[in-house]
Amino acid sequence: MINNDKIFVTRPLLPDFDEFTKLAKEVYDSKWLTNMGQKHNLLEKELEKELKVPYCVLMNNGTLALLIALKNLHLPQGSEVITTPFTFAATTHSIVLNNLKPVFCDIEPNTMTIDADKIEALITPNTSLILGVHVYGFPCDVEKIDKIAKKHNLKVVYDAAHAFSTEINGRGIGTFGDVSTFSFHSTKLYNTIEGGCITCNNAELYNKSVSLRDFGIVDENTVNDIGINAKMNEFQAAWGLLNLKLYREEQNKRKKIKEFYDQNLGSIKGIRILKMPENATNSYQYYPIVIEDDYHLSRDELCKKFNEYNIFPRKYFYPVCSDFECYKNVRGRDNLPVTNAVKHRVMCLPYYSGLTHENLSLIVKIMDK
Ligand code: T4K
Repeated sequence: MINNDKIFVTRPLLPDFDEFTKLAKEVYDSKWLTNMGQKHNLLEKELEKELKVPYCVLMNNGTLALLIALKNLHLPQGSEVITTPFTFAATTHSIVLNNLKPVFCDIEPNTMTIDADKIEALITPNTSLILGVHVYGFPCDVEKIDKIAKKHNLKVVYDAAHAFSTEINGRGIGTFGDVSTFSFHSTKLYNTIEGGCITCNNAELYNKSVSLRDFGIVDENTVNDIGINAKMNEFQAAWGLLNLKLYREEQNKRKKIKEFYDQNLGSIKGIRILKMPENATNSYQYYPIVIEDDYHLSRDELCKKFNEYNIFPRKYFYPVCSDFECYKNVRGRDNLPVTNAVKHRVMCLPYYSGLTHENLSLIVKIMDK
């Protein structure tokens, strides 16, 4: 059976259009469109509660959140940042755009996050930061990373772009490390169309982030640092306020999809399902699987087969950052056995509430042959 409607890896969470236009009209009538307006400030406060963080600084995308998070730490120019290659380009780019040097550390095969046991071997006197990614919403080994950072006097930043609302032992994921960053891009569980935020635990980093997102402006007479424009406008903040009321329902629907996939794919020879560590809650951002060697098709063959049925899963993350030409000289690139094995086998299946039972059954049927 060929499906005529395309099935994507994700579809954005959309607020009720009439409710949105009501809020958009309020913005229109207020003549206050951007620069930390009422809706922006309200959303920031709501996000602090939702993410269980002391401080949240709203941004206009997750990439600028990363750039500012790193700039804020005032790390020595040219110093090294130990990071994962198994991520979206934005993570590594944010290091280089801050005049820092990425060093690639391999990942561990269960959560695909940076392998904390391999970090120490990469540390030199020139290392200043560990930048982990909670990839697919799976938390990094925050405890181990914290110990290593303390021992070697390093800063820690987490890219939590995929981990909206994830908690570790009841603690908001954005409270770990010195700073965390989130993305609210349309493809994310929670979206503001484009958007993101920085979260941190102390007032100093909060104040610096607030100023850097607004050109380094402190007040009408003072610019105290080389900032940028990372402000979210009022229309997107209105969208974000509405989506904040909806994302739990979306998560519940994805939870049911996850149960269906777990039940029906778990027994297929050669298909490995990744499991969330028991002390963490699931964000339900992605449903990644690994196509092992004993499956009857390669990952790329399976992908092609899906495409024939108008189904478009994604090979997140392939290629990995260490494959990019611009990162071919990065230290650590030659010692990434897990990353280089996994990148040919990983696939994120369609995962959003709009999928029908018929869609899901077709996906399973295609795989179970
Ligand atoms: N750190 C990490 C770990 C990240 O994954 C990302 C972004 C960032 C940092 C940076 O955050 P942002 O600066 O983006 O806020 C997408 C997203 O654009 C990107 O935000 C995301 N990670 C990355 C993993 O995925 P693409 O190029 O794969 O997206 P695209 O346009 O192919 O969309 C994927 C599917 O989603 C489409 O096939 C259909 C569906 N879709 C997409 C859009 C944009 C829709 O249905 N509607 C839409 O409006 O990068």
